[in-house]
Amino acid sequence: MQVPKRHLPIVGLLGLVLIAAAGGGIYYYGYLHPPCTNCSVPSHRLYFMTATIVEAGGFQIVNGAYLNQTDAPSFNATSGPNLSGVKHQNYTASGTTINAIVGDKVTLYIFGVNSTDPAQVLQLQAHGFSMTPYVASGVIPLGKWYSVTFIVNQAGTFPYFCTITCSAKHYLMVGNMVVSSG
Ligand SMILES: [Cu+2]
Repeated sequence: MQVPKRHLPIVGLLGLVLIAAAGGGIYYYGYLHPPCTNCSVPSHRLYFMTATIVEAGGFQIVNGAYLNQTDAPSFNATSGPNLSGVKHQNYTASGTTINAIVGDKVTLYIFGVNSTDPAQVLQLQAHGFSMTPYVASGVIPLGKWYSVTFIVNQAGTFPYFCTITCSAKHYLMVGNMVVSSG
């Protein structure tokens, strides 16, 4: 296999490169950070979520990412997490199930959506968040962000739910974290 010279600087730069010859062509693939799409080693996972009344969607996972640096992103309740300059790898996450493996550090960022749906309880200030045994009682203010970080240490399914009566279907404002042994 002949590697064209023009590829060599890229090979050296990225460090981890797969070169495969197929059909007479040459393909390479490189990445700056370890690939963790099917991580079997514990890592720091970030989940970005929204919370609104069930009639308008309930809890929803918007996206997920592996953090590829030690420090967590800066965060405040008004602007949420700041990922600019933060080494991370996005992955597609949706629905309501938070996935993790034993040993993972998990950070949730949840934005409280103030619904215009008349089903929302009048004067509602916030949704709640509880997930035994990791989160006792979190508060997700409407229009602001809530964040919590914990380390998962056992496999299983851990339900989470809203703790503040927010609509007639409040009791359905639930989801699960599913932790596998890795
Ligand atoms: Cu709620």
